[in-house]
Amino acid sequence: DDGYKLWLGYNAVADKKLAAKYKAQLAHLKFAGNTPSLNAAREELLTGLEGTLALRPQIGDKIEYPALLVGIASSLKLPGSVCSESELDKTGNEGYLIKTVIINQKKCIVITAKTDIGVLHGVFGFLKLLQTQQSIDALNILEYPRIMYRVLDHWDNLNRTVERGYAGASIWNWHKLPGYIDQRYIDYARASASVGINGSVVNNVNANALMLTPEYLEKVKALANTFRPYGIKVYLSVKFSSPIDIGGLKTADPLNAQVMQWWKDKADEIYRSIPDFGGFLVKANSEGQPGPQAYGRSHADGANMLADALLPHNGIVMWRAFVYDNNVPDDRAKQAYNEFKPLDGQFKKNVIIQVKNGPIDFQPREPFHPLFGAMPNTPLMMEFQLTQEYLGFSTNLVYEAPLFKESLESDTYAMGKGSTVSKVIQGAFNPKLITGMAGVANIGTDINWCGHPFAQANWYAFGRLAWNPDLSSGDIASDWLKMTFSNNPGFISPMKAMMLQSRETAVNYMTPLGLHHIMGVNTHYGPGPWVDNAGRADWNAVYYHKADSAGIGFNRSSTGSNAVAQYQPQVRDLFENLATCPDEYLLWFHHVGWDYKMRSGATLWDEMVHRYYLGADAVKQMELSWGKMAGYVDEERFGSVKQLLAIQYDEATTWRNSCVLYFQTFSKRPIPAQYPKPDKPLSFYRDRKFLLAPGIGGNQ
Ligand code: BDP
Repeated sequence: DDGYKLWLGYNAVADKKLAAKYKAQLAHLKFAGNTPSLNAAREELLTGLEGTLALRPQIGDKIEYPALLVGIASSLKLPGSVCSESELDKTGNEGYLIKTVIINQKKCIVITAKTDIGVLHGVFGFLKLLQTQQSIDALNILEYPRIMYRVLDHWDNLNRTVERGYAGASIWNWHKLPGYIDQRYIDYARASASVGINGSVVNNVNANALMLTPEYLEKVKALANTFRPYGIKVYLSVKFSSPIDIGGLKTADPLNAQVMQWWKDKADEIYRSIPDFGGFLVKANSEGQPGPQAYGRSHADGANMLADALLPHNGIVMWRAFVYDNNVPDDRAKQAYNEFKPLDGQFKKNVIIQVKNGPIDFQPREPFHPLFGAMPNTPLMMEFQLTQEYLGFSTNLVYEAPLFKESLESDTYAMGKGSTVSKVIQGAFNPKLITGMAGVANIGTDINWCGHPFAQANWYAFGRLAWNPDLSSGDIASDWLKMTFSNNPGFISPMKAMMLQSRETAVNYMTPLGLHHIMGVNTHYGPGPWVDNAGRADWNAVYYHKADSAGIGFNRSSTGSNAVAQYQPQVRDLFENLATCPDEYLLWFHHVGWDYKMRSGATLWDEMVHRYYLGADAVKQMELSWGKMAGYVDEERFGSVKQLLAIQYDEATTWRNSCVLYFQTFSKRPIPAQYPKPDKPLSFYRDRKFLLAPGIGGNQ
């Protein structure tokens, strides 16, 4: 098994008794309707039944019972008692009902919804029950998404390089589009729809203006047509200077009448060929990208001008809050809040501000971004990173759901205790706002899509959490494991434990105790705590760890940069006081002495060394656990994960040795005797160069 089928391999249900029960219940199928979405749903259902049960149900309108009935409620002509209007209303435009009902004295299962897309989601939901071997005896499932816009952001360039991509080239073959529709586009849409994703931003946030030329829009249209049956809309990242770059104008000033007109015309042009186009994603005045500030205008001026162009077509603007500026001589962690918070309430209703989960940049661990909860009158969407830019690329097994959950469950206290980030982004405090969650995709042309067989779980988990942020990491992991590999408890239990621990393990061998941004310069590959000569100060590792002979850590308390003041008082106090600041964030918020007494009783130095060794040792344990799984998985994926874990162990020890040896030059304290000493000197690690690590695409 090369992993291409993702979690949709529809493996045979191994439990024979259960399979027989399923078959008896599903022998007859009534499937109403034949729109493109319903046809996709029917095909998926038949593929799923064939794979899981070797079952080809009798299909017909005159059906015998028991049966499976699938279709939108109005066309199934169900008796009123089967599902009420109010139940159906709750499913909205994308949700569904799966119910066991009695028709003609026979037990039947109904999958129904208000819309075709709802039915498609229902079919995926039903197949999941079979894939994970649930009872289908007495079903009463009502599902609907908690978040409106659930989008994958592809950082894909037109030349098919992928910025921070570690799974091959871009899956979009712009050269062959629009004439050639690769089967991958369809399978991408199937997999994404199966977890409820409903949007795809197909190009890099570091955008190329060519994307908006007629030639490329033709290609985008072909993708949109391919995704449409699966309920997935296409969005584009746009370059703010496009009116100059491809429009022949002298300015991109958002208050200039010609500029406004240019964007209106462009939007009209797009919607003429893609009537359900989703909208624009914009990175402006960030890392050298053009933006409204060049004209003395604000982010709101820029976003609103684009929003006006899209509003007549129901499109939205996702405007990113990832801004920081070398010329602002303050703590980089504070800048997004400082620039955006004053603009609360000034954005048009179809603008949503896309905020990374933490205030720096997708680090292995960051506290939640202080903007969450701080802009009550502005829609804020979460941006997570699925591609493992800072989590060991695609050689490291890191299941990210616990990271996502950690930020979703953080309490902002914005509206009193219990105002979690999750509630904020679900619009719980202001139901008028649109809501969204974005995931920077980890998908490429590798046969298994994500480079690492387990990295598929991050795509999967993102979709599940965008649909329902309150699901647990563990439940999502076990669903994914069962659907992807095996339902055998001898496999599920150790592998679920391994996945759940994997992110903490990576934090331990990379950036324990609140350390951050100490990776290799530019490539972001491997450790680089010594980096002190990057292009700008805030790209240097030393800017973030501030190690010296006295201690280590970034003082963001009130005696330092005072970034803590951007949080609500309860959160601010928690982080401000050493007595309450969680160990996980200690060096994020404080500069503390090497002999500082940790909660464990150890000194900071000993605790830090301990964490680095703990992390690397845990990878050894992962190798041992996986080694016992040969009987449960196919040889190909078994061998692939085995090799990757060996590489991960090597990388984890490299991280450990580099950081311990480097920080030791400041602490001047010994590595506690119980740990084996690194076998190479610091210079060995420092001198290694990875100029050609993947993921640096060049903005083409
Ligand atoms: C950083 C990446 C950079 C992206 C940037 C962004 O290193 O390649 O362009 O984020 O999010 O993490 O815009």
